[in-house]
Amino acid sequence: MEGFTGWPAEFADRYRAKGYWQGRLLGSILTDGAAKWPDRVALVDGDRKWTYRQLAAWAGQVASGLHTRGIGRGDRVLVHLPNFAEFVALVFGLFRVGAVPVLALPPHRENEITHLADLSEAVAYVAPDVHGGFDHRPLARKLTGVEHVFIVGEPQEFTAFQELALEATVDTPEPEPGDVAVLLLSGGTTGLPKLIPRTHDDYHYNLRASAEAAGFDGETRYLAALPAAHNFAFACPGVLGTLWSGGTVVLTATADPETSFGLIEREKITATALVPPLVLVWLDTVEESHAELSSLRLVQAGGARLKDEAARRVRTGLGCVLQQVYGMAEGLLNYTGLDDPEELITGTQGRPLSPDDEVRVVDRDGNPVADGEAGELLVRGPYTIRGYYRAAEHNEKSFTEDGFYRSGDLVRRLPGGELVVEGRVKDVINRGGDKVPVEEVENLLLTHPGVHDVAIVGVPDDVMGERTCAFVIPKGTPPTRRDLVAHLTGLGVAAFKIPDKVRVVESFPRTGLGKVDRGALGQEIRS
Ligand code: J2J
Repeated sequence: MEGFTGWPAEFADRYRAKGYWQGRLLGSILTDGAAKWPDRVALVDGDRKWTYRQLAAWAGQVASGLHTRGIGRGDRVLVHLPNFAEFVALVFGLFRVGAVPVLALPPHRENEITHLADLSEAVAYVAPDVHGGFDHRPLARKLTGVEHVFIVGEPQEFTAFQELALEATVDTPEPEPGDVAVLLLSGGTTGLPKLIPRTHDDYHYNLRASAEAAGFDGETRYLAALPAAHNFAFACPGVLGTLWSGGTVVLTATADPETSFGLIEREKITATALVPPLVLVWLDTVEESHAELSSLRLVQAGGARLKDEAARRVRTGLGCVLQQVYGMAEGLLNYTGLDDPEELITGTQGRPLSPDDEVRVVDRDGNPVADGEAGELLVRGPYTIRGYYRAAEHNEKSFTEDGFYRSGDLVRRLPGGELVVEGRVKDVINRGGDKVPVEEVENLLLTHPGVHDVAIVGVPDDVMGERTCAFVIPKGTPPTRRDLVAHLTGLGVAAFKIPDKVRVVESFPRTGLGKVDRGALGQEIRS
């Protein structure tokens, strides 16, 4: 695929020789599952259930529908679905024909979706009719470059998703294992979201090794409480890792404790993945709740730093093992071991998943720091990308000449190889796992007539880890937060990117180099 940077041949050969890349296609997870365990339940969504045989058949029908409409190998399809069964059938249908899902997140709105459609030159857009109070059809009308729109629910002038699944399946050609299988969204970059190309080979390894690290097997009943479109709940081990293991995936589009506890009890859930703010609300709610959570064996926590204190409460509070996951859609995953000593589980963010993950911790000049000192994490390995999709200029900054991804995370490495995340060097605010790209939101705020200049900084918060504060130098009458919220909402910005606070100031403190001193602004809001 044009715009995709692959691994140099010597690395690809090594990853194959070591058995990381096995030449398997993601679509085979379901076709093999249907052969091995036809009558086991693969997927549950509310009152609807599918066995492996049924789910594989549904994905085959979707693949046939895509093929018949001329959607095939290498074509990008913008997927904007919450945790519905249709999401699973669709991505597997796309995998089968070699079309590439671009995985937007449910909270994304016009600002993000139009950007993703343009950047990927998507041929199709798939969304629900109305979800979370938001009607996706008017948004679909604005995607003028997209040829097909499929709607789960009432399609209006578009095509119903159901119609995509042909009754009679047709033969569809298969992609190659080295092909890009999926485009994930980056939470780690400045400016507009970047697309992360993951191949069948590398992503299959990612989910297989993750399933092993999380101890998934045929008995696993995984609750997808985070959006399945996010790398964590998709493949770490998530939905794909559960299906590869022969377990059962239970979907929920809302992760609040009442809904989730009810599902854990009813569906005998054994494992789930959460972001830290959800770990906290689950812990705080579980005491008064009468839900029976004894089936739960594992809670994975990741996406943002979980405080040690909260980590210590999981074993007794939720009655299960905690696994910290420090991951990134660009690739590298770190997991604490299920049998690790308590101090590693509660005090670190885990160790790299693969023996061939090459992790360097470096200072500002790119020189390695001593173990135990904080530095930026750089990484290269069998499931870490060598470049963002169609982002040549950006790639020069985000990757070293020898192919290491610059994560922008500040970490400390312990003698045993465990990593502790200490902060970041990149301009992204991690709002409880939702990544707020500072520069993008600042640029959007600058389009408001009352904003002369703006700087967004992270403010520490007990529940979210961080919230956002926009410092605004006004032009004329100072805008209120309400004005700015209305402005951003009008531009179709995802709600999690809207500043939690707005402060009007006359000027910004500057560093010696004349840059806005974000550290000093942060201090100001704390004082
Ligand atoms: C501190 N910061 C963390 C953690 C991610 C599993 C888990 C998370 C993601 C993810 C993922 C962190 N402690 N435990 O893809 O498969 C921050 C880091 C990182 C960035 C990546 C997965 N876990 N982070 O969050 O691509 O700053 O992936 O670089 O969305 O989240 O964000 P994203």
